[in-house]
Amino acid sequence: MRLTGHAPAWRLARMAGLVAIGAVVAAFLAGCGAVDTPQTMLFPRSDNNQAINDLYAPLTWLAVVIFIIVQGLLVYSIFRFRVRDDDDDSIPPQIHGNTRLEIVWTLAPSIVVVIMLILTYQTMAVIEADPPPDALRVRVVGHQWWWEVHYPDHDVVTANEIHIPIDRAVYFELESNDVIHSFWVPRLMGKRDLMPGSTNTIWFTPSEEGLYLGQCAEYCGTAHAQMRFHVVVESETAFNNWLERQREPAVEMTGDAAEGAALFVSRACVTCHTIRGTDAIGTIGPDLTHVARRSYIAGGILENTPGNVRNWIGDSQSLKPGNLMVLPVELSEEDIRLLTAYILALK
Ligand code: HEC
Ligand SMILES: [Cu+2]
Repeated sequence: MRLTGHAPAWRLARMAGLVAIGAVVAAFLAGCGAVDTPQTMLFPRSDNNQAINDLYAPLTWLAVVIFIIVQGLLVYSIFRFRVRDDDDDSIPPQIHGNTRLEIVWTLAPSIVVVIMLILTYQTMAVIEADPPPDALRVRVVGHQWWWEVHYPDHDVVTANEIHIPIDRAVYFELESNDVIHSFWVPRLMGKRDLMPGSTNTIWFTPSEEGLYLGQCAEYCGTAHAQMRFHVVVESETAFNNWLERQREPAVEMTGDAAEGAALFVSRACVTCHTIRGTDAIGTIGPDLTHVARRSYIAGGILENTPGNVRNWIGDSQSLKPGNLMVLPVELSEEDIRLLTAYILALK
């Protein structure tokens, strides 16, 4: 071979290949970082999530150790037993069976599985334990594609925004109105399915105030990805004030809002929505009695701003394609303006 001072092409190609693999690995690892994002499960804010994390961490480290051992042996063998220039072309010695080796590779994984089983059962015992007797009861009914929320001991019904007090256990009774959904608040709890025709339960105690993102975690049709919700963990006082307000019927309307209230009846909104204290008792869509107090509408996807409410009433299908709010009548611009005034006044 002649030395030219230039690296041969195969060497450049190998270098480029290594750089490409390094870039891909780095990109993947970047996704693994413990970053404090709104839907991370790695920074628990409840006892339920803490229990899950206490299982997740040892299992992950166990997997890391096994990975290093197995890949280490693999890499060692590749180099130690590679074909060398002075090898003749004969096949290597053929070995059949090795009792000691087979006992080892049967026992080792069994021990690992038993360790995982014991840890898992310990976590399940914590998560599936009975809730404390003073737990707050909340009944959640999944609908395509929004959440109906009841506080059965307090006569309160709302939608898509669940208020709970800090440091008190909350006991969820989960049902479905149509298909299977899954209730999931990544920072507060693991997933639990909502099944038509039966009630699933789960409970946890939140340990830090804040607004937590939740979402349906079981594919349930067209707008599944937009079936979100929020959990507001707040002080006991703030929670009690909220509860007090939610229990009341809708406030008296005046001006544009009163005209909107009349349209709400004549434009068929009443067939699907309930507004307590009025003739609206429909149950196909969310309870709107205090909708103006919620931070988001439409399954947690739209901020509850005047513009969004207006656009929702004017053309909800363009904002959340496939949603089940289908108006049997055409609304005029003036109708939309007055109905928006009414919705925004439902505090
Ligand atoms: C056919 C039943 C139906 C009719 C009629 C109907 N709605 Fe709805 N509405 C729904 C459903 C279902 C949703 C929930 C959509 C979703 O998030 O997927 C909804 C959502 C809403 C919301 C958002 C509530 C929230 O908290 O997310 C508002 C506001 C609303 N409707 C107002 C109206 C008004 C005003 C009218 C009359 C012009 C009306 N609706 C007529 C079914 C209906
Ligand atoms: Cu879903």
